[in-house]
Amino acid sequence: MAYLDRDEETICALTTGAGHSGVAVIRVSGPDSFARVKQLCSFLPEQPESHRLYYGLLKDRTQSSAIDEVLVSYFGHGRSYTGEETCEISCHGNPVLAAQILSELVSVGCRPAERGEFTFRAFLNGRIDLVQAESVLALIESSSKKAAQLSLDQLQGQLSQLFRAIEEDIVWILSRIEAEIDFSTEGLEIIQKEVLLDRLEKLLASIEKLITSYDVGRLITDGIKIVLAGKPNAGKSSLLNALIKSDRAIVSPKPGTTRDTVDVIYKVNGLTATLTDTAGIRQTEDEIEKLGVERSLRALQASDLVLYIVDANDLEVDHLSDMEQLKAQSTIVVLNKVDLVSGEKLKSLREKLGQYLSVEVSATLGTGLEALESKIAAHFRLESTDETTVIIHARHEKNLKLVHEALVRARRDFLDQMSSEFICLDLREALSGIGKILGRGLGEDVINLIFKDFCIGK
Ligand SMILES: Nc1nc2c(ncn2[C@@H]2O[C@H](COP(=O)(O)OP(=O)(O)OP(=O)(O)O)[C@@H](O)[C@H]2O)c(=O)[nH]1
Ligand SMILES: [Mg+2]
Repeated sequence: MAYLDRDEETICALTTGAGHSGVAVIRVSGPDSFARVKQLCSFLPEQPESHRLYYGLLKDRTQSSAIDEVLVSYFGHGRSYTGEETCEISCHGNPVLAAQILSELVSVGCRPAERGEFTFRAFLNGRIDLVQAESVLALIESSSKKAAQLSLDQLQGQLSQLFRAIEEDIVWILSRIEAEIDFSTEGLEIIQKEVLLDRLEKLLASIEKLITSYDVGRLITDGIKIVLAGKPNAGKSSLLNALIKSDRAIVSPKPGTTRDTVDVIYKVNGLTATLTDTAGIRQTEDEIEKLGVERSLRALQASDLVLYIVDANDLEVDHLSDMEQLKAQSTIVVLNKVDLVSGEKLKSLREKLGQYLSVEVSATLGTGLEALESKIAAHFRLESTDETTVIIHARHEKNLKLVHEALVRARRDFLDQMSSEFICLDLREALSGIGKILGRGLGEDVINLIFKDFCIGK
């Protein structure tokens, strides 16, 4: 997507979803958008008012046959989403009609928009920065309430503001050190040194906080991967069904029922997780079950959280060694089938499991599920998340880490009383890193890559 000369063309695309609906909206943006639309909509006035709706018949380019009854909204230059003159045609939500209107628009000189091109133009015209452009994409794609909330905050500029504050801090430090190089032969005064160092420390701390927030941010946007594991017959499939309140996985008293992994979408506390049921892990000669066990192990490795199910009625099996192996992994140990055992037995089980045990449930009766869900939520620290300071894009995390590294170098050189030129070099590198997050000084290829993920019409 080359972007030189791009904004001289007038582009068009369907901005609402494909398929049948009450209304569909076609967006036309660019310097000639009104003139082009007027060629099809003769009912439009010579001098339209911005943010006004006009109603009439949209006809083909020869104005001989009517295509649809439409509403045209007009947005003047500098007052639209893209920042360019824009018309939005609301027609009836029929894909055939929309395609016909688009083809008429192309015949009068518009070009079909590329992926993300409207948002791209908004970025080029300075209406939004790159962080906000990315949040448009994230908002459209968000699969949970929490992810949508975060993206909306970021679209409104909260995160950009934070990045700009970091940028200002770096500039503040840099300008003072540069001034010393220019005007002083004796280097920095002691007092100023302390002030600068203090500011640098605070800056580093706030960047570290942002970087760690990605642990949560990534989970919120990508969704959490939770895997149900345990011995055959422990009740993994029963628990999966109980959590999603649907008979999705096959349950049977025969050990080795689940062979393949089963993925389901599971909503927990406003978040979306993928819950995976796996084959019970055991030594087996059965070829198919063996493959199933391999898949279980792979799913375990890729998971963010393991729910390890222990059958309360099956004391003979030694689960403790399994749990030892799971130590490296985030695990919640779930004691299932507590409805089958006496209070006495439960007591001895608790003793046996000791520190491993986290929650007791009965998948069949549905008891203990709420406690399990709050453990899951607590594990991801979801309640304590300070929403506006969460980063959700890998690109931001990567660049922030570079900024952080450069600032750590600057601090080291500062403390080692290295020459100010060295310190400035690192500070400038940090500055360029933060600029890149906001979309400044980025190569066309990088920008294209970001907008490539958008869909047409956005
Ligand atoms: N009483 C009781 N029975 C349960 C409970 N959970 C599971 N079961 C029974 O235990 C048996 C095995 O349950 P599954 O859910 O198929 O167990 P699994 O761990 O998926 O087994 P595999 O897929 O073979 O590894 C079934 O007969 C279930 O009805 C429970 O909480 N209480
Ligand atoms: Mg099963």
